[in-house]
Amino acid sequence: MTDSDDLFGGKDTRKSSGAAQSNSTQKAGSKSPSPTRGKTASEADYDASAIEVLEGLEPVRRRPGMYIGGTDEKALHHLFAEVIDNSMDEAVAGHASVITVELEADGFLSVGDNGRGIPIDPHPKFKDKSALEVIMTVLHAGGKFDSKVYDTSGGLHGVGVSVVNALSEKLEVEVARGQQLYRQDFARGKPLGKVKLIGKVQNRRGTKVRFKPDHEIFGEAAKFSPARLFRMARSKAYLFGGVEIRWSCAPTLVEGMDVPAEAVFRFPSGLKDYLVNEIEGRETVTDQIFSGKIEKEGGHGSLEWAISWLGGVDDGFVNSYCNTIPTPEGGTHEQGLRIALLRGLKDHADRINQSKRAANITTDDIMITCAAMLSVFIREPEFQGQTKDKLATLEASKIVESAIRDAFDHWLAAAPSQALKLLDWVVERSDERLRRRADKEIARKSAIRKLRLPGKLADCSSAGTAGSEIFIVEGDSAGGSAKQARDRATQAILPLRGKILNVASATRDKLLANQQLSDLLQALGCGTGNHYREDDLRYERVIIMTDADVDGAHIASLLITFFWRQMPKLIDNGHLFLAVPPLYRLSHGGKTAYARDDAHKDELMRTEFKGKSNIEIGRFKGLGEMMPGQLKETTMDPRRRTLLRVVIPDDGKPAAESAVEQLMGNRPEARFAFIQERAAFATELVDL
Ligand code: 28F
Repeated sequence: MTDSDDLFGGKDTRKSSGAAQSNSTQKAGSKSPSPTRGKTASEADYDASAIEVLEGLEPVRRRPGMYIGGTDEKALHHLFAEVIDNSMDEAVAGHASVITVELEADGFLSVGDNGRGIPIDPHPKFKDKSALEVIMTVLHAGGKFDSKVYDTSGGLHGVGVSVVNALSEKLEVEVARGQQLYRQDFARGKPLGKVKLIGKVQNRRGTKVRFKPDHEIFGEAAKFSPARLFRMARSKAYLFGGVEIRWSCAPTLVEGMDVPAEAVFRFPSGLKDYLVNEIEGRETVTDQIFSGKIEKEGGHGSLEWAISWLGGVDDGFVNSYCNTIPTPEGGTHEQGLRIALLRGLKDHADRINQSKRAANITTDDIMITCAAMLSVFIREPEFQGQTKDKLATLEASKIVESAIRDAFDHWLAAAPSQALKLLDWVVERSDERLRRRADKEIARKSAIRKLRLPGKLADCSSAGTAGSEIFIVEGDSAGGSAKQARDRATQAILPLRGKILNVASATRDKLLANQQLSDLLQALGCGTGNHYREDDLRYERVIIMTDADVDGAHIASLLITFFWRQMPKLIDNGHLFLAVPPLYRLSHGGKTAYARDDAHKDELMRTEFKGKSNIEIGRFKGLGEMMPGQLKETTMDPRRRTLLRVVIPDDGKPAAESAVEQLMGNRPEARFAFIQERAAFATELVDL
């Protein structure tokens, strides 16, 4: 004989004292009765005016949204939640073991349990009414007069079955209690008569509510969705292993659907089964599910959890519940879970001497791929938020944290290789997060700087500094060729018109007033002098690209002087280069070679074009004269070009300083020779 067949009289008789009865009358409509409510509610609270205000379900019909959050499909299904939650309360409290849910073809939905049955004796405060009738017709009946409770657990959860009654065109309640079957019918919340004794029953006890939502409220087309009811009913069985839920649905309603007409849900190892079902077919980081259950006598403080980490990023979830009611907005219980997992994993890392790796891990890193089910049972849950979907009871945080923390420590210690896999995975998530943040910061910084970039600059499109270059080009026409020859992603072009200011002799004010130089400073972004900041340099390489002639050399020397004086660190750190454009183009037959100067040309004639006559030799007058393709091939393409890195060895600095003083006068030929010889401060041929 199962509980469901239990005859009336067993457990019930223990609760027949007046005190128990009056306390139990507090329960109606409240998700979780306060054990103190019976004592705190004084007689004065129940005076006639208070009753008048609360009596009658008219307000519910006038403004249903206030009570069930709307009149849409979600609200409609909330009626079901309200009714089955009352059955679940009775089951969680240990009085019921079987719940039936039946959707009929005519739109009626009935929910029943084998609990104690709602009391049908006269209500102590509403003299001429039974407790049953009060529960069904009085808004917030059941101690909700106590405003403290009203505030905290009001809203969507536990609004009471009277709200369901008010919003149903028809509702019938059957109570099997004391081997008698009682029944009372209602229409739109109004009793159609008193509670009636129908007759004797032997193998039945409990409460059954059969109702049809009012089309005047929910609209003509509103109908229960079998799939949705099925899922809601099944999840209750997952959430409370001690209950069996029998589902049935008119076959016509589920034709062609993936919903069975009949099913029995019973999941003794509840949440774990639920999780296995939810993540079926998904890749997981560890082989085992971390799950556990702690049962406290009387239910209060009990909890159950099942957790796995999914191999795909970003598809973690936490499904949490309080007293089997979903809490999609999370709350204190989820907070406890997050803390337990974070501290547990970090401490484990400590124990295996990997605390350094785990130092940056946050709860986000653990939770982002975590698939978790969490169910807590507490006596007086408080819900928060617009939709009352968030658990606010502070105590839940500690209960969950300490229980899961202990179990997690054991779980990690018991399977070290699995624990290491998890740690590696979470550390990876943390590294990834830090990398993303750095990228974002770079993008943000460069976006800000871009706002202040000179108009003439053709910037490169890649965000970071790594691999990027800026070519400082002599003249607008060379600038045009360079723009066509560049790789837009990594190469920026800044054309300078004519000669720049000779900084060796200019004052700082004059320098700042100079348009060419201020364009250059803006493009580089790193500041000058004491304000130079290497981190802000927008390019990895700064390349001076001038014509291979005396004027070009002069401009190059002016620029180098500028860098040497204003940002020596840029040179010290190896960022400054000279491009080496060719001066001659040599061709013979299908063969072409470029020479950077006369000596190089002679060398090529001796080597590459040895013994050839009629070698075609062309001299470029300037960069602007070259075809973009030629410029790219000879001077700009990182795979084929030659760059000179400008270096000033520490022991060459005094010499460089005097050379600058010496050479920045009016002798361009000397400068040209100087650079060509790459003496002292322009040396080191590098291929980049
Ligand atoms: C189909 C929905 O609503 N089941 C319920 C009970 C049992 C008791 C109860 C409910 C009495 C007056 C508060 C019985 N005996 N299923 C349900 N089963 N309510 S609702 O009591 C409500 C109190 O107001 C019950 C002793 N104590 C409680």
